Amino acid sequence: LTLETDLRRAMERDELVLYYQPQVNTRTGAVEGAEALMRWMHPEQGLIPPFRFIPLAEEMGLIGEMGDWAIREACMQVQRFREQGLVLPRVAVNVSALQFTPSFVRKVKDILEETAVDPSVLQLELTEGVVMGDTHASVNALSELREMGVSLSIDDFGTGYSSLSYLSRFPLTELKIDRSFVIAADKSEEDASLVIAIIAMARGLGLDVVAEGVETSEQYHFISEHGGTVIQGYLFSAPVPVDEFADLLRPWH
Ligand code: G
Ligand code: G
Ligand code: MN
Ligand code: NA
Repeated sequence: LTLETDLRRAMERDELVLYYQPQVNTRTGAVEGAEALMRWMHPEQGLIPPFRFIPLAEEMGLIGEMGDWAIREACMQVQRFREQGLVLPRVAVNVSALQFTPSFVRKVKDILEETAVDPSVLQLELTEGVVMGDTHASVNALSELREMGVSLSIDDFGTGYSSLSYLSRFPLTELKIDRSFVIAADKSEEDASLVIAIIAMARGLGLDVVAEGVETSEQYHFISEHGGTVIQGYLFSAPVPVDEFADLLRPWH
């Protein structure tokens, strides 16, 4: 209960922070983008990971405000990097289903205007659950975001249970292959085939593909040999505080 009370005050007390995990191009080795991941710097408990407070924020009706904060903060950080002479070509922010309301598109537009960030820099990571609720409304909202120039990624791809038909109906730009497939691909021919097929399908649909959770050079080579061009995982870096992330970005400038 005290964690709930504390969470209510976390935003006004400036206790939320974003960590950044690089997304690396397998052809060039360059950091092409980053996923921004929320952390809570609790004054007594220290760093609290998202699995401990995102579900709570959803239950408490705070996720809308917190999620908007994350999008704004990520956009502001892109501009701060620019002031340091660092270009982050893309930043991905996770969107909760409860955040994806009728006013969401307007909020994203406002944030992009306020921060003067090129909309093509912003990528929203949606899970199947986010877009499958009211598919008609989702198609409209996603289309508006796409028309603004925002990129749209499906997170944890392959772990949902919806039909694949949404891939062609929704104006998506990227699939993120879930970490569980990347891990399994090491262990069996069948799982390797799944990963190969997902990459081929994404390419056929004109979608970018990011492999998540790449931890070993074997996984890296497997993905890149089968046409995967972007990877995200501990092999390169865990999600890190912004200053550490700047050090990863700097060699490319
Ligand atoms: O960084 P970590 O791997 O612990 O993140 C775990 C999960 O927490 C992520 O997969 C993501 O779904 C969720 N998460 C992290 N940051 C955010 C955020 O800013 N908004 C939402 N909605 N979820 C987030
Ligand atoms: O939004 P999503 O659930 O995809 O967030 C990615 C999560 O996966 C983050 O919590 C991040 O810390 C975690 N993650 C990223 N790379 C790796 C990895 O290589 N191994 C493991 N175990 N987790 C990872
Ligand atoms: Mn994600
Ligand atoms: Na994921």
